[in-house]
Amino acid sequence: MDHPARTPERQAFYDRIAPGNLAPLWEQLHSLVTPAPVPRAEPAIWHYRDVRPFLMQSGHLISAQEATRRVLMLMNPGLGGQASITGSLFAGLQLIMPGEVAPAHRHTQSALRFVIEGRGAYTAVDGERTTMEPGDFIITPSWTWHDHGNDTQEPVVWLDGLDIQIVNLLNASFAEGYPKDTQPISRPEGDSLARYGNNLLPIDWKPEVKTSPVFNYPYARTREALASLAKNGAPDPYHGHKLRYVNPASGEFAMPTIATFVQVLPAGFASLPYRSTDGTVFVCVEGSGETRVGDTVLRWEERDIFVVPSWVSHTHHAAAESVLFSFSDRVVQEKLGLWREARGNA
Ligand code: 1HN
Repeated sequence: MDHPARTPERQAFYDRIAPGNLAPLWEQLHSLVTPAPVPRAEPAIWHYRDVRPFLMQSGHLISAQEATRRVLMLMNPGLGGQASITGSLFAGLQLIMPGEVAPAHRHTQSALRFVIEGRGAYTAVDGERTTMEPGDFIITPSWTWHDHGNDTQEPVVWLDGLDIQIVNLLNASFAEGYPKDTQPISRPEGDSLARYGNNLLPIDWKPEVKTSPVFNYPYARTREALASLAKNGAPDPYHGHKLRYVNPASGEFAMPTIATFVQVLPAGFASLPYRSTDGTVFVCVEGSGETRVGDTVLRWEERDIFVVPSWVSHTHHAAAESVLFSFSDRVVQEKLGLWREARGNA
């Protein structure tokens, strides 16, 4: 839709009102209120085999200590240098070298970690450590102290997903460093999973925050669930066998600002066209295949990361049996009554 003609008389008027911090809506109405989402984020893929050498170079360039967090940000090419992978979410690959510590701090942004390479590094959250294994989905809730360390002999890499743009949109960012590199540990490893992660909850416990009390969803358990699903029935034509990670205290998504999912696509499976308003970041955990996003074909293999922007119709095709982890702002959109999806070519 065109906006009304910009006559010399009208332009002169716009020029007169601009110094008063005024502007005519009718010049912008149809770009402010679009008939359907017009995401600036583009379909894009980061092949781990291409990114890994740069990550390892960064490992020699700066220490985790000096960097605070040694992260290569995944910059969506459509977002003009903004530190985002979708309009609302941050993603980056974090490297921690043998013997390093990423010092303790906290911030109001929530973070997820999805372990990509290496095993045995730890992250400590709110007084409890968890050991990171490939495919583990780990949560750092808003305003919790967190530090990471690697006592192994190998580099460890994970994907960070944060709600940075959401928090900044609302001007609600707070952050502070902890006085020491590592926080004190007050509970043994596995305590949260034992208390909250077995379809049981402590008898007198009431949730005080909106984030799941389980902060590591181990891949071993997730994979077992997916294997049973794949064995027990036919895949959904749009999603394959897809699950969402939940907060066991509420049944809602595990995090209040980032929705997380995992799906298995059988070998040879081709999904039907699907779109939704939550721009989504995918990680290929196992397998290989391709995702057609509008006119773009993204070919993925293990450890690759790719993004499907809001409302772009896409299909997955799995060459081998494949597992995809994904995250998006769907949980926020659902809370606000904004989330939509469409199946088929609707
Ligand atoms: C952060 O604190 C971490 O704690 C990772 O590991 C990535 C990206 C932007 C801002 C803060 C971490 C981050 C981050």
